Amino acid sequence: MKSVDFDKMAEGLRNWGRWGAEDQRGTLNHIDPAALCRAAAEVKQGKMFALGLNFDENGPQFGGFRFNPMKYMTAMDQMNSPEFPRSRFNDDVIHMPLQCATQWDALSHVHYDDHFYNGFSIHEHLSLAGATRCGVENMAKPGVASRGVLLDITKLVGVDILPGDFEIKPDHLNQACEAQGVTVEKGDIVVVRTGQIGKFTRGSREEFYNGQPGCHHTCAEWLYEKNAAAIAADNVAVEGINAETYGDEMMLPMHQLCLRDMGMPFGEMFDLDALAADCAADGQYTFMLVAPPLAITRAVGSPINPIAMK
Ligand code: UVW
Repeated sequence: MKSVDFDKMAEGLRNWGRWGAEDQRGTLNHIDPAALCRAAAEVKQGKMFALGLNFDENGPQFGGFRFNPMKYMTAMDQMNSPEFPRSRFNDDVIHMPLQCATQWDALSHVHYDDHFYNGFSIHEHLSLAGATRCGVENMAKPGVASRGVLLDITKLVGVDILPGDFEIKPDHLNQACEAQGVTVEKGDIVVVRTGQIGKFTRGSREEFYNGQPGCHHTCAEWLYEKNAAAIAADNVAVEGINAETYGDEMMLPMHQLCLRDMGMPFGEMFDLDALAADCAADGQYTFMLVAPPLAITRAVGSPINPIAMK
């Protein structure tokens, strides 16, 4: 069954053609010089927070097509030249799914009705070689940096970690803005805290996947109205992955509405706990967020180590 409501909502926030027929950066186009300067002005205290998980065999994945990184040495204690035997080097290689830990979903990560963001046909632009439109390299050049606004929904609700079936609705986002005294402006990256990552960093991958609080798909409309550049969260999929479907037709509807229709990248599995503790202590919930993906040609996502600076 085709959902009329879903299609109506999708049409209302579709940004196809807004930045030109060949655009592959979507809402990152909202990051204009004014947004970047506003971001830089948030660095007032000289504090820095890394929001990325470590990439290693102890990551959040169980295996299957998404497994944890496998890394090994390809050169150890080697000489560059026998003429300089004291000078040695080491090299290594990593085999990992690009989606295995802290990551950006590129605009080519999901699609429906055979089209990516901006109307690019998957029949022309998706193959085993990757996505020849909307690949993550388009996010990497000139990069992803803007003002980050942390919306701490755990603090709003008064818990350490939201219940596994908790759905964050636009009202929660508005209430968090009000409680924290922040306004989301054009080009900001909205960073939503559910607390869920703590189940992994202080517990286990089993606990992490046991319930996943997250955004309700109506948050897509809120982000559209705010002209946000991107959204990131500390759960596995930004939206809740438990029961969230759109009727019997669309799985992960917020992914489709944001990535495919609006052109908004998703940042997933951001570790926000240390940043959130600091924001609660000093009352500054805005920061400069520097989070460029790797420029992996035709990739539908990229691992990242986002840095927040205050
Ligand atoms: C999907 O699996 C579609 O979503 P994600 O990797 O973004 O959570």
